Amino acid sequence: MMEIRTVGSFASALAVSGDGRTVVGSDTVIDGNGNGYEQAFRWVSNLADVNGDGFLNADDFDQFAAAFESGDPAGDFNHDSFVNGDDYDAFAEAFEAGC
Ligand SMILES: [Ca+2]
Ligand SMILES: [Ca+2]
Repeated sequence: MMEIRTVGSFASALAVSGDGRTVVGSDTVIDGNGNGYEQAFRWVSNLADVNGDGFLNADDFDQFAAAFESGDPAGDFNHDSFVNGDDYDAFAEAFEAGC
């Protein structure tokens, strides 16, 4: 059995997308015999993780809903400069896809 060891940071990241939601790089992998080797990774966060904590849960829904209901720019989920039903639909789709 193989496990990926958490190094606690993206110190081995080679590139990060402009929005910071996609990271590519390499990490040390430890196999069942304790042997380590480098393996490439690609990490993409779910856009519905609006608080960016790496988990998709009610906290994200509540934070988005509060921004959406108040018309706050953070509720502009599709980044078209308007806060409307399209944003709610896009958020709901991303949220459901990530659950
Ligand atoms: Ca979250
Ligand atoms: Ca929008």
